[in-house]
Amino acid sequence: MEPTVTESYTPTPEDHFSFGLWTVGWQGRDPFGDATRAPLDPVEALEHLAELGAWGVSFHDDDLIPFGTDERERERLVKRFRAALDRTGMVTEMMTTNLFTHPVFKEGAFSANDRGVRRFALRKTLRNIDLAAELGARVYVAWGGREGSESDAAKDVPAALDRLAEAIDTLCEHVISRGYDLRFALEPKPNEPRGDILLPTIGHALAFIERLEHPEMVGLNPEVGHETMAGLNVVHGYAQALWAGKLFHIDLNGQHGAKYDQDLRFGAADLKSAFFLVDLLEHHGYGGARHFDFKPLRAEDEAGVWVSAAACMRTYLVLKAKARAWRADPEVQAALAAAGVPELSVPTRGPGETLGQLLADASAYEDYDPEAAGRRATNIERLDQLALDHILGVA
Ligand code: GLT
Ligand code: MN
Ligand code: MN
Repeated sequence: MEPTVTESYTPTPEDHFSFGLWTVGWQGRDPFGDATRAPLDPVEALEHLAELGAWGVSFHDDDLIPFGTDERERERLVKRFRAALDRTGMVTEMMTTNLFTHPVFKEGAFSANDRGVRRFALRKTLRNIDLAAELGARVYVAWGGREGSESDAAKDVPAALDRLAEAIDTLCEHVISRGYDLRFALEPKPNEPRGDILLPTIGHALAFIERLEHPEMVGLNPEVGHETMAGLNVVHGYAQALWAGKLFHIDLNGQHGAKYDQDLRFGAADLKSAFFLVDLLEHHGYGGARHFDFKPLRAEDEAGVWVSAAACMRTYLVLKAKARAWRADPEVQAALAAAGVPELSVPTRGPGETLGQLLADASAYEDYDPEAAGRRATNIERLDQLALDHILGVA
């Protein structure tokens, strides 16, 4: 599809694109190899991203203020960063805590067996929440990368879930007592770096939230790659979170199937799923940041980092235009109707129909012909191919 004047696929702050500082700042260190890129100054990251048309950033405490920094240096770093935010017009839309890099968290943070570690993790997070409120972040993400185990003998899972709930309840209590305008978003992931991580999927996390003291303050930050790693349908997962009113924030990236966490740039893996995900977000009322959590390939140099960041946004905008064109296409609308998709929005029971009326409706059961209904056309293949044609640009 050729871009029109209004669709140049050039991002603007109105698109609400944001990036974790750890994404463009990733130096390419992996379990097998050293860094391939120099450290990136967070201020430089802000400037580059603003130039590319991004709206905001997110970061962990340690991304801006290295672990162990003294108070005076902390203040200097925050002041410098705040000045760069003002200068570039970028916002800090989300913040989070690094509870996974330092060896102290090797056996967990909020759910570590060691109580001292749990208290330290809480204090580290509470301190950073104060900074998040100060910088105007509206979402605080909790990704429990080290919350889990490699041995079922070494983790009492119900107790660990109690401690995780206790931690999130404590964070909510803090936000309420300080009057901050901040909500929490749990990020599920099935494994890596732990052998198995607690709250491994969107579904697990949704069920967990319902048992918290302030469920209304806690939602999700699902990641495309993490649901894919669990072998699940990303679009279905995000849709259920949205349906539950829990899609507070999102991590967009790419992942080829169930293997190590690839964190590819958005759209680089399952393009069809990326198309339907953008369609879901754009047409079903997702109002949060379009946040990318990807790793520029280790093989790239510094320039390649910005190429991949720009590509995440471009792909999103192209897919947004394609999703719009798909919905507007009369052939697609006819195919959707032929597949019965709009009919699903019609309630199964009639308006005001009582249970007694349903039980008395012979057309629903006694006179119903399930054999004929079993032979009906569903027209799914044609509709699906039309989606492919749109994605491929031949519709
Ligand atoms: C870490 C992880 C991500 C999480 C981040 C939030 S940090 O890089 O791989 O999926 O979103 O803590
Ligand atoms: Mn990931
Ligand atoms: Mn993530």
